[in-house]
Amino acid sequence: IQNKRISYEEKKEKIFHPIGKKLIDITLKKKTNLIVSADLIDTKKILKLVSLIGDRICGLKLHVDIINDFSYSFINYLKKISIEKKFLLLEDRKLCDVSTTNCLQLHYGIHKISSWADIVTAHVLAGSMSIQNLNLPSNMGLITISEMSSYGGLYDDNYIRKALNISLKNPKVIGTVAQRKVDDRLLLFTPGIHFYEKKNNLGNRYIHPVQAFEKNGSDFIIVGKAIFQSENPKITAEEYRNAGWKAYENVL
Ligand code: 6AU
Repeated sequence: IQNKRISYEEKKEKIFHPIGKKLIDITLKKKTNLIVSADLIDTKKILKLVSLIGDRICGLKLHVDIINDFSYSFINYLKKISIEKKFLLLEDRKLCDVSTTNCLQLHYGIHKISSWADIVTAHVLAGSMSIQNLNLPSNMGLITISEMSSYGGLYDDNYIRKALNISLKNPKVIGTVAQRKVDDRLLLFTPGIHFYEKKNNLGNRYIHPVQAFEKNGSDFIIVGKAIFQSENPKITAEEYRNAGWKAYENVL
């Protein structure tokens, strides 16, 4: 049957990186494949959101460089909650430079991403070497961006195929962002998720969780505004958690 997929348990056998395995364990334990993108500029708002949705997510995705009042006490506190509530911290840095610069951006500066993030995102535009020799801690994984959710992106099939190949060959890569099925040895992360919207006027495209799992064979949905801008993020997160979990079970 066309839509059949392998289970998270089977997928865990194919993923060798410990953080990939850990993410799957969390997903199975909490029955959630929902990653919330907390694209907020105040630490208080991020912590408030986390207090509402922490039990419902397997990952919290951040853009730390948009936070106005970033501090180590904030990040240490968030780290503590992530351990207590069992979810991973993803920094959506989208590294996109040569290896040396990527490495500096990962370890230094104000945010010192490698000191707290479980996962960081990276483009592979600069080639396979650009994500090698990053001196990632052993318990930190990479997610590559092979294809974006926006319309008018410059990704063609050829680029995407090559990006997926680079991802498969790098043992630090646990998975990728794409809008299509990918090899079972990669975890597939799907941003651009919304129950009702198809397209926003800022260039992002959206699909329903059902489509993410049925058509693209997604493993994790990434939801931003639909949850953090909703009137009741707790209830909305639960709705997306449910939808994502049912969509997964339906294609098993
Ligand atoms: O649900 P939204 O549109 O409010 O938020 C989507 C989040 C944002 C984007 O920076 C990010 O997902 N994103 C990514 C990621 C995760 O890297 C890739 C992509 O193709 N599209 C996309 O929106 O934080």
